[in-house]
This record gives sequence, C-alpha cells and structure tokens, in this order.
Amino acid sequence: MILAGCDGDRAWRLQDYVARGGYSALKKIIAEKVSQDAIIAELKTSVLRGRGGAGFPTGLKWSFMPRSFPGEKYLACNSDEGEPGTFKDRDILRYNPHSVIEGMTIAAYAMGAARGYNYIHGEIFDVYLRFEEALAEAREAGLLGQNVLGSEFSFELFAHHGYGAYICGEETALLESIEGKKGQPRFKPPFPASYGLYGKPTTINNTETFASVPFIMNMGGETFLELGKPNNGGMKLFSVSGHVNRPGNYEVPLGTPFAEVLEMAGGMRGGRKLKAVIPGGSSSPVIPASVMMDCTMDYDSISKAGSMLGSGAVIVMDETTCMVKALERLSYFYFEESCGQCTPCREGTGWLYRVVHRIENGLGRPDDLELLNSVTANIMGRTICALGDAAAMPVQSFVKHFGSEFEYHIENKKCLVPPEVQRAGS
Ligand code: L3W
Ligand code: SF4
Repeated sequence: MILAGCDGDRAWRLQDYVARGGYSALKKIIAEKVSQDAIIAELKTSVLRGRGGAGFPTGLKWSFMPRSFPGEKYLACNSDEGEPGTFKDRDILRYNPHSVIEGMTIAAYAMGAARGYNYIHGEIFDVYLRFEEALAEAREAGLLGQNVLGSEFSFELFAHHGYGAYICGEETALLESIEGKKGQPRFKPPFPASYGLYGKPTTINNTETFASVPFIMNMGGETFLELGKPNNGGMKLFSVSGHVNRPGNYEVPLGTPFAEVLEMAGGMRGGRKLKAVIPGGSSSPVIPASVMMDCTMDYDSISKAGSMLGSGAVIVMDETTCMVKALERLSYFYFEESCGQCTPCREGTGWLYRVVHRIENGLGRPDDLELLNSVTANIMGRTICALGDAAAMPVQSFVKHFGSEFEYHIENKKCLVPPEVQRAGS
C-alpha cells in the first residue's frame, strides 16, 4: 500500500506520487467539501490503530480535538524513529514523503489545524532534507499553504529535525523539543489533545499512521479494515532485522502469520534454528520461538502472546544468540537514553545495565535475578513516561523466558552458547 510502486529514484517526487493516484483523496475532499465528521467517521470504521507503538485508535484520537477553540490548533507527525529495530518511517519518508504530506493535510482539514510539524529523527538528516524538498513541491503545486487547491482551507506544514535523542520520540518530549526546550516528557494528563504544542490542542500521530490516511479515504474505511482482521485494520510495515537472510521492511496485512513474514525475509540465516523474537521494537517483551511461530502479526495476537506489536520492529534471534549479551545491549540503550527526570528511571536503568553487565562478564551474584526483578518492579508504573516501563519489560521477559541462561552465566562464569557458536551467527 504505502510503499507499493515506490521503486526508482524519482518515486518520491510529486509527479510520480500523483501518477500513482496521490493527492486524489485530498482533491476529492476539497472539491466535494466532505465534512470533518465524515472523515473522522471513515477513520473510525477503518480501525486504523496508531503505528508508532501504542496502537491507539486514530479516529478516536482525532475526535478528541476540540471543535471550537479560540486560537490555533496544531498537528505533529512523530518521525523521531529511534526505537532499536525500527526503520520503517525513514523509508516512508525516503520513498513516499507525499503520502505523509497528503495524510497530514487531510488530518488538518478534519481537525481544523492551521499548522503542522513533521519532527524527523536527527540521525537521518538526508530524510529531513528530502522532506523539505517534497514540501516545496507541494507548496508550489498549491497543495499546501494558503488556500489549498483554491479553497478556503489553509495549512502550513514544516519539517523539524531533532538531534537523535530517543526520548524526543515520546510525544510530549517531542512537543517540548519543537518549542525549543530540552526534550523531556511532560506529565500526562493533560494529553496533547487538550494541552499540546505551545499549550494548544495538538494531535500527534506516527509517520505510517498519517501515510495510511489517503489510502483509507480512497478505498473506504470498510475495505481498509477488511485488509486486516477485526480490531486490527489494514496493512502494516514490519521492519525485520537480525538473523534472517533478507532484512528489510515488509508491508503486509495485519493478521499475517509470523511464519509468512519470516519466509518473506528469506528465512533464517544459515538455516539455523529460531530462538526468540522481539516482535515490536526493543521496548516489547521477547517471545520464545515456540510461541512466536503460532502468532499472527497483529496487535491482539502479539498481546495474547505476552508482548506488544509496538512499532512493528521484528528482531529475529537464532540459536547462536547469547540472551544475556542481547539484554546487556538493550539495557545499555535505555540507561543511555533516560532523560533523567524521574528517579526510578534515571537510577533504575543504570542498576539494570550494571547488573546485566556483570552477569555477562562472569561477575554475577547468586541473588542477581531476584535483584533484577525487584529493580524492574520498582520502575514499572512509577515514572512520568513509558521509557521506564520500556526499560523494565525486556529485562522481565528475558529473565522469565531465558532465566536458565542467566543462571548458567552466574554459576559457571561463562556463556551457555560457546563463543565460537556466537561468532558463527554474528
Ligand atoms: C486523549 C486520552 N488522548 C491516550 C493518546 C496519547 C497518545 C496515544 C497513545 O507511547 C508506546 C510506548 C513505547 N485523551 C488519551 C489520549 N491518548 N489516552 O493516545 O498513548 P499512550 O500513552 O498509550 O502511548 P505513547 O505515549 O504514544 C508509545 C512504545 O510505544 N514503543 C515505542 C516505539 C518507538 C517508536 C519509534 O522510535 N519510532 O515508534 C514500542 O513499543 O514504549 O509504550 O498520543 O496522547 N484519555
Ligand atoms: Fe525521563 Fe525516564 Fe522519567 Fe521518561 S521515565 S521522564 S525518560 S526519567
């Protein structure tokens, strides 16, 4: 859907997007003066769920925006893709930026927002530069700016780049960052829908969410929903990485069996055995192979398996993986990226990393697993934003499913997977 036909160097250009049917949804909405309610109703029918991680229903989120508000309302697109394993939004912006511009313009029309910002992760600067070019094309063609397509509707959209801090992908930290402040999350509620950018009502959606909107408007909410399965409408991009033959982004209907996605990614590298999968980016709990092979790729199935579909970043690990080392890497990431505002997260992420690090390095103590569980319990639900939980959940799941590997490390001061086996898989 979003990446279909996006081959070739010029696919991202306005002319190519229009040739693929681009901007037809916006043109129809403006020509037929489709009502705001009708657009939001179509989205609700589609059951498009937020593609950034939380899976919140998009139509419902749009309906939270106050209708009559004395002042500007804002839109923000969260392209601050920093979750380990996730690399889909950068490809949408690289190969189909106009789908995001059209989706945001329709969103602005539906919610009466006058301005929008696309916040792009600082480490993908080429994507930011390309988005600026795409914006210029859209403005030049009268698709953006004052009096869109000659109508009374105006919408100004800007690109904004961050500097690579993971926490700026948290929606309220993103808003703080756009305002020019330190990117630290705000306490919620109030949610951005009532107190967002510059204290004004703001709707924030992920890049893939906005990019899906024109397709929904063209095909109708019902058809979009039927592409997926009940409560899990449409297509979804999965960033498949790790021990597979063809890592990359795969756009498939929600509800596709995991085994099929694995097959599309060329199957297991070297024909090795699957050990575990992180199904939705590093914040989502790890799932052992036997459970994962029975899952379909949708919000409900992955949640039933004890994890989250998250942003759709599927990290595949084979039998050569040392689960302690894998967790050490992840724990370091959260320790490094904690913004430091709340004590359980600032101190707890450091504790988690240091304990896993010492286990990996043969210095583990007999009560370390208990300690890890206790530290995670003291982080979960006690922080301002979800980063604390995101740091704790992988630790809990790794220890739960692969506790014997951790115990082996502690008792034998070495890894259960011999170094030469690990090297063969790396
Ligand atoms: C108004 C209410 N609005 C909820 C809105 C809220 C937000 C959305 C979902 O975290 C997760 C996180 C990461 N009135 C509302 C309301 N809203 N109730 O709905 O809210 P929430 O708090 O459930 O989620 P979130 O803060 O957006 C996102 C996880 O995703 N994650 C992270 C992925 C990272 C990337 C990336 O780098 N690109 O995607 C992956 O699993 O841990 O749990 O808009 O305002 N009553
Ligand atoms: Fe900052 Fe962590 Fe608190 Fe989030 S949970 S506000 S990242 S210290």
